[in-house]
Amino acid sequence: MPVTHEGKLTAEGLRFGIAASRFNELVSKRLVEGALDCLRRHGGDEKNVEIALVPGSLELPLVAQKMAQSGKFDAVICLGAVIRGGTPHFEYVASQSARGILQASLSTGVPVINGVLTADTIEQALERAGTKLGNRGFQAAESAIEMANLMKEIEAKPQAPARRAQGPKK
Ligand code: INI
Repeated sequence: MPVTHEGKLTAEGLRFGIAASRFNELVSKRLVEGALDCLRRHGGDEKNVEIALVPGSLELPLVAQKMAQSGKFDAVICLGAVIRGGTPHFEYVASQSARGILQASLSTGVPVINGVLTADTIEQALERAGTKLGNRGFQAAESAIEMANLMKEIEAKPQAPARRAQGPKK
């Protein structure tokens, strides 16, 4: 039987960094609330969470990388909102922020989760930030919990086989 690793959905004892963008703050604030709600509801402690605010989603990768490199966190969650309506360079901001977040994860070996929401309009964004269509911040935090636990499982040394009780030497 193969050994299957799967990250548990418990945040107990885990430390999280959150990098959140101030751009489209109306949306990103709700994403942060969603993420904190998720961590709390999975047994996490807010004392083990640090939040860094950045101007826009393009600044998330660097700060997320710094947080991941610090060794203080089991996972980092990036939150922001890129909205096409108000952004002529929407594709650029969305793709470069996603690319940088992935790079931060790969270069540090720490899960860095992309919770940046992309939408055509502010209404659409709000729907995904705690109204009609769930909360992307909550979902991102859930992925962070799962990945943090999965990393620990994969890194754990295999248990030595139990030694049989030895009888008296003959
Ligand atoms: N940043 C966002 O997070 N969302 C956006 O929709 C957005 N728009 O519209 O441009 C945005 N731009 C700012 C960008 O992330 C940087 O902060 C800025 O370019 C300075 O580097």
